[in-house]
Amino acid sequence: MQEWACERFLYLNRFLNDIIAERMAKISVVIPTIEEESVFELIKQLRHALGNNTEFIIVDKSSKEYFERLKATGAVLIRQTDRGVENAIMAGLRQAHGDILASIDADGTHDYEGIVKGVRLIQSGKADFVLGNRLNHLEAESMGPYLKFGNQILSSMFSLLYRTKVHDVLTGLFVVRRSAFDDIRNRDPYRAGISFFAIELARLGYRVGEVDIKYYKRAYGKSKLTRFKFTYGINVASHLIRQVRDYSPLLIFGGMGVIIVIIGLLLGITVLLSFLKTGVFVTTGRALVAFMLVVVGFLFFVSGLILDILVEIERRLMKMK
Ligand SMILES: Nc1nc2c(ncn2[C@@H]2O[C@H](COP(=O)(O)OP(=O)(O)O)[C@@H](O)[C@H]2O)c(=O)[nH]1
Ligand SMILES: [Mg+2]
Repeated sequence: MQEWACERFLYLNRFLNDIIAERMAKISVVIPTIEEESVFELIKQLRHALGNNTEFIIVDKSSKEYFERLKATGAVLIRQTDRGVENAIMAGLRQAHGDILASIDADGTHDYEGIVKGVRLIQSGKADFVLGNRLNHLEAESMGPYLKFGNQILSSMFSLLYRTKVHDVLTGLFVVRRSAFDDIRNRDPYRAGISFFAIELARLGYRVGEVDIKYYKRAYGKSKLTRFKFTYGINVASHLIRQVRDYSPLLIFGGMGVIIVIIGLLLGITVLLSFLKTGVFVTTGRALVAFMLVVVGFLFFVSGLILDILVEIERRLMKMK
């Protein structure tokens, strides 16, 4: 009887501890800024939504006057000396103490509730990294059709190459589990904004999730990220491909190999059909090209396979270290 009561007590104790741990999880929010008027209001809203156990870290690259004004927010302030929003966020995350880490643009365009939703998704154990998907709730004139289209292409590429399902890889809001971030904390960010974090975590096998958020029009000032969104997009695309090529060669080379072989075979079939129809063999050039395509495609596939085995061996050796 006593043993039974003791067991029950331990179970209850563990249950309560879990609830307390979940409630008490410390959250760190990193906010990159370049002269953003909206950040003051944003921090007030976030404090209210996330509670007292939240740490704010602003990584700023603005004028001295603006930096002085930031002191009133009570956030930890970091002055950025290098460039790029991904470097700013990385610097902030490296200083964070939370169990769950997040980042949000300072310009007031992203719905701060997304952080609350993202934290919940991570606590439910369904994801390690959560992106705020803006595309289902766009305020009028918040995102031009051209930007939206580019974003959709990049998000589809990301989903395909990294075997995930996300719709807004260029968002300015994410939440990440501390243990997942610790695995990439020493990486040097490349110019891909928040996609850098998405790529690095996805390729390590962390589960990427998304939550719907609202997206508002910018209330103050202009975009600080870059004036050349098109070249920025191309850059992100090139990183999406490059990182996969290094880590999953079978997907890239093997995939290309299969496509080339199929084209070669289709061409070969047309040669065969023409021979069967006319009874004479006149399409020598086409036959040669078809043959070459099949051989080249096959070589691509085999290269992908060999590279994949080498990468896997390297991964296992790294784990053994
Ligand atoms: N510290 C820092 N913040 C940046 C940098 N580039 C952009 N930001 C901030 O990152 C957020 C997103 O930039 P934004 O200009 O709104 O990009 P857009 O929404 O893509 O046009 C904003 O809070 C900017 O102030 C940078 O190089 N350093
Ligand atoms: Mg913005």
